[in-house]
Amino acid sequence: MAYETIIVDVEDHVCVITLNRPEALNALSKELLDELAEALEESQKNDKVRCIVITGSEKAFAAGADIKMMQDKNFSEVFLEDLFTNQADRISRIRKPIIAAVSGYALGGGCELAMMCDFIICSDTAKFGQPEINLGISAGLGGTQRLTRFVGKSKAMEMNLTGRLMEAEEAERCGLVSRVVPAKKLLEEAISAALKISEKSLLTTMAVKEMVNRAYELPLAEGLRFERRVFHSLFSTEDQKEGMAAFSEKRDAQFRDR
Ligand code: DAK
Repeated sequence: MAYETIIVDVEDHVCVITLNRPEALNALSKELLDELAEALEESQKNDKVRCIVITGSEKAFAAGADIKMMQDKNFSEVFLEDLFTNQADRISRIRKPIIAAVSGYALGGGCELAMMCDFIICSDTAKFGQPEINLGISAGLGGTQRLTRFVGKSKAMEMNLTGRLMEAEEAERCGLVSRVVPAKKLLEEAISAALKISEKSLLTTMAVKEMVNRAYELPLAEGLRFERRVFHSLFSTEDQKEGMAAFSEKRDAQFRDR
């Protein structure tokens, strides 16, 4: 399918989706989020794709939701059309692993989109923030909820109340991102991580994604029970037999997603 605001490239089992509205620092319009949700659903269906990378430009992953698109909307319009809810739900339902590769600005909805991914690798130029307070609104796609779980109350409160941006080093220190890499190597590093994931059993990577995400939704005892049940169930797969046989025979495993 031809897209206007994103570029989709599938190579070696990895689908790279590049947000592509350079004139607006990849501000998230309805069209862009519709296209992103569509491309992710296509990747979910595409047997060739085993891991997904979402990235932007060197200057901006995404500078937030499109302010010019939202400027004249009133409460009833935003409420009745349930702006962005459909797209956010569709993005969050994707079961294959998604890596956000963030360079430059990841602000407002851009920071929230990165946090919807399974983990974030960022460049040393990355800047994260929830500056909606400067526009007279709050975050609305997870900036008060997911960010608080990543970085704790104090930093989340400060970022949401003051609009302060967080640089890459601080983002790594407080657990918002998994790794900081030089800007020139960002995509290479993200794709390399995606290729590593692609070598594993897709059954298992999808199960692990679900298991880790449960940690954010369930009390510990329930989460541990869920983990144990899924762990047990993985012993019913051919990939478990193959993975353990390959270890014993000192060879690489050939997983078949069965
Ligand atoms: N929206 C629209 N256009 C944007 C934009 C944005 N968020 N960010 C940048 N642009 C545009 C600029 O207007 C400019 O366009 P022209 O004026 O040249 O036509 C172009 O991109 C380049 O930007 P600048 O000239 O400003 O570039 P600088 O390097 O000087 O500054 C900046 C970069 C990122 C510091 C600055 O652009 C900036 O402060 N941008 C706005 C950041 C921001 O406030 N982001 C939060 C947006 S509000 C919802 C859930 C969530 C949300 C909404 C609804 N629901 C559930 C309903 C989310 C809301 C947000 O994200």
